[in-house]
Amino acid sequence: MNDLISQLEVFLSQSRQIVVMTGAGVSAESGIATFRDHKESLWAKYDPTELASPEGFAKDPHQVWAWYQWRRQQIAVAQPNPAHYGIAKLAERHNLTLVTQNVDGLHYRAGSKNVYELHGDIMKDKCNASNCDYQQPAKNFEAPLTRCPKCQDEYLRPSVVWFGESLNADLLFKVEQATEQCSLFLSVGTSSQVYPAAGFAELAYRNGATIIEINPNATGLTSQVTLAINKPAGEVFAQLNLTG
Ligand code: BJW
Repeated sequence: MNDLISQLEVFLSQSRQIVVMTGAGVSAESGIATFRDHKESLWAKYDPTELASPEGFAKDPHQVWAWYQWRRQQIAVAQPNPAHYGIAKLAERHNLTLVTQNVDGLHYRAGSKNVYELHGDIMKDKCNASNCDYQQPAKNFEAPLTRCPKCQDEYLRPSVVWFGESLNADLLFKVEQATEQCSLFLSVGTSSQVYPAAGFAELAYRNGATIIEINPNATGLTSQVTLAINKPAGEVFAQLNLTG
C-alpha cells in the first residue's frame, strides 16, 4: 500500500491538470450504499435500475418516492469521509476538475467547490412534467408524494437523472473540455458501467492522459489504467500526504 501511495503522490505532483471522477464507492465509507455491490439492504430487495427510471416512477410513484425519501434520511445524517476531504484539499494546490456521479452532496459538504454533479442532487425536488420548471430544496424527508404546486399536473420527484434521461448538456460539455485537457484522470469508487459518465475515462485514455483508479474491485476501466489502487478510497486519502 505505501508503495502505491508514493506512486500516486508522484503522479499528482507531476500533473498540470487533473480530472477526478467519483462514484458511489467514494461515499461507501460514509455509510451510503453503493448501487451494484451491496448485498444486504433495500438495494438487494429492489433493482435500482428499475427504481431509478421514468418507467419505474410511472409504474409505482409511491414506492419510488419512498425509496428516495429513505435515501435522503440516510444521506442527511452521513458525514463526508477522508476521501471527500482529501479531494477538496487536493484542489487547493492543483488545477482540478471534480466530476461526480453521486447525488449526495458530500463533496460540497467536505469543502469542494464547483462540483460537476452529473446525475443531479437528491436533496432537491422537481416537477416530473417536462414542460414545468418547478424546483425546490426538499425539506421534509418523511413527506408523502405530492403533486407539483405550480402545475398540479404531475408529481414532484427528486432532481436526479434517471436511466434513459439526458444529462445536462452544458455540464457534459464542460466535463468533456476538462477531460480533453487533463494529463491525469483519477477514477474513484465507480464501477465505470454507466454512460455517458464512464466515457470520460475512455476519452482521457485515448488522449494519452494517465489514468489512475482507486477501487477495491476491478472494473471495466482497470485494463486501461496506469495505476490501480485496490483499496477503499477513504483509506487511500487518509494516507496521502496532502500538505505542501
Ligand atoms: C469503492 C468502495 C470504497 C465500494 N472506495 N471504491 C452507451 C452504451 C451503453 C448504454 C448507454 C450508453 N449511453 C447511454 C446508455 C444508457 C444508460 C447506461 O449507461 N446504461 C448502462 C447501465 C449500460 N445511460 C443513461 O441512460 C444515461 N442517460 C443518457 O445517456 O441519456 C441519453 C441516452 C438515453 C438512452 C439511450 C442512449 C442515450 C443516464 C444515466 C443516469 C444514471 N442514474 C443513476 C441514478 C441517479 C439517481 C439516484 O442516485 O438514484 O446514477 S444509476 C446509478 O449508476 C447512479 C450512479 O451515479 C451510477 C453509477 O454508479 P457508480 O457510482 O459507478 O456505482 P456502482 O455501485 O456501480 O459502483 C460502486 C463502485 O465503488 C464499485 O466498483 C465498488 O467496487 C466501488 N467501491 N466501496 C472505493 N470504499
